[in-house]
Amino acid sequence: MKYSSIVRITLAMIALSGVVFVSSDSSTASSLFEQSDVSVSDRGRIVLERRQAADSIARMDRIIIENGSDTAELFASEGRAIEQVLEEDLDLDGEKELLIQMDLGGSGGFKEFALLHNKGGKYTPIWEETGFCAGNAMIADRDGDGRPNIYIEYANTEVKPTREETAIFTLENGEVKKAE
Ligand SMILES: [Ca+2]
Ligand SMILES: [Ca+2]
Repeated sequence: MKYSSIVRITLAMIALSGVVFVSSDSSTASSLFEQSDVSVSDRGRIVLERRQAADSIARMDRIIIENGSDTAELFASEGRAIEQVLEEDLDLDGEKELLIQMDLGGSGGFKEFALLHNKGGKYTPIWEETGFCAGNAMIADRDGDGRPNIYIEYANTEVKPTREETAIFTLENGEVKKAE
């Protein structure tokens, strides 16, 4: 846990200095700029934007929503690389949440996950979870109770030998809870 927050702070600092450098030297154009659709609905187009300056190892990815000429930022990665965005109605209120999987960078292969709760088209970050080595998230209803769950497959490096494990989370009453 501590490791990842240090990485994050370091990345944010690198990102910050990268931006300062770019503004003082226009020749350092961004080396990465990619946009891909997460989804399109009557509320607008949700877009994942991947962005990295040529002189920086930090990613400044973000998720935006575009509606006509309006663009609003839903989430900024703050140095982390967004690997995937899953959209699903996790609490069955008719509005789809956004689950974001991010790579912290560095050699540890640690992944971080964030959940944006959707209420009437307003997205609020309600959960962030870290420390999953080689983590990969999916949403499914494997127990068949009708409510989708978050499954994070990861390598538990705290045991020897390292063991593949799955952490299961449920969103209920605005809170993400881990299944024991
Ligand atoms: Ca929902
Ligand atoms: Ca379920």
